[in-house]
Amino acid sequence: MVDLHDSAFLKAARGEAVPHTPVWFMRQAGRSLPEYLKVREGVAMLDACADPDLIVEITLQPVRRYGVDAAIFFSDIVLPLKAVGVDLDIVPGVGPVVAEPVRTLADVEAIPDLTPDRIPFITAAVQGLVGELASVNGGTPLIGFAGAPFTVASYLVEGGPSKEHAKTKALMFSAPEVWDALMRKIAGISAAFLRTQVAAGASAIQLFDSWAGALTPADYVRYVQPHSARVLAEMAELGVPRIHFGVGTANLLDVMGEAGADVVGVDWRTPLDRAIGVVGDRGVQGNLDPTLVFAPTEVMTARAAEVIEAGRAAKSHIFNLGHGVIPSTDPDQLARLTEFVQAYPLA
Ligand code: 1CP
Repeated sequence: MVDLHDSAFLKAARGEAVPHTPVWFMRQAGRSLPEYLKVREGVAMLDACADPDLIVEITLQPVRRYGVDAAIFFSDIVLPLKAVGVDLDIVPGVGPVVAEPVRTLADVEAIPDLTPDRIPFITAAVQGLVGELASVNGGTPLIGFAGAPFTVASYLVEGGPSKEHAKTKALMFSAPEVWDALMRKIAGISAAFLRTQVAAGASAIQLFDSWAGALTPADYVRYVQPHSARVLAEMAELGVPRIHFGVGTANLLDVMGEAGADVVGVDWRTPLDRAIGVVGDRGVQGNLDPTLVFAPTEVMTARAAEVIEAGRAAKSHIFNLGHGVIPSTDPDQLARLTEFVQAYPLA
């Protein structure tokens, strides 16, 4: 086994000096890759997420193609809900759709906890991946992930994707005891999902609170932070570095960091230097605007250089896009971007 401990990604994730700026891309596996579309032909998303061989192949595809510094486990934030029996589907072109949205304490109590016996395919896939990744590009670490309680709650309460998260916030404001029970339930499920991935060999984790930007800092601290903090504290006990990411979180970066993060993920709207000023003694991850891949290569790389230069002020910096890869992205642009970031001279 190759010792991944000294990989650029894990060094940066722990806040240590790096041989080069590590880079990976949120949603690096997926619809922008022709090889992904090929293996997904006729296979529903949630079926793909339950098939260890497909999970291994899809997770490896962008690592082989780009030589990125980390792999991200191919799954979805709603997979653990499916695994405990919540009636949901991932509808093409829409996203997760929940048949019976959660509104009452009885609804929350009807959701079982997640135990490892419900996700043997996750353990098998992670073990398979870790074995394969040991010899890819001299050893590539695997990032495990889960959805944070607020973001997962939004799908459960709204019944599907939402812009305003109005029903979710209405429940939060009007029925605090139901909200608390729901957040505890999801925190337990997310922590169990992450624990399974780490136990099987994932060497870092990312907690996605993609929709936390819908909250004021005060509401985040009151209704959300304690629950995300519990998940992240459990991961600290396992000794893996933790990345905590959300979208539209310029006003939340300090409190998301305080929830527990070795590295705070920064979306593309927030200037990285401003983010670094508020996250305290933590690393940052991000944050090139994902649409810059549609610009000429020199424009994209010039903007990537600005991100890297800004990142120098941080405790550590992991290069990424400021949100997921857009499906119409040309993979060759991401290959050029990866090469550019890895070759960029350190200060
Ligand atoms: O058939 C398909 O290809 C469906 C598209 C797709 C994919 C490729 C979905 C549906 N999920 C995924 C995989 C996925 N989802 C990964 C692993 C791939 C990788 O990163 O390389 C990860 C990390 C996620 C996490 C995820 N799912 C998040 C958090 C990240 C983010 O983008 O903010 C969220 C919010 C989801 C929900 C979800 N699942 C799928 C979609 C289209 C959505 C978003 C729907 C919405 O806008 O609310």
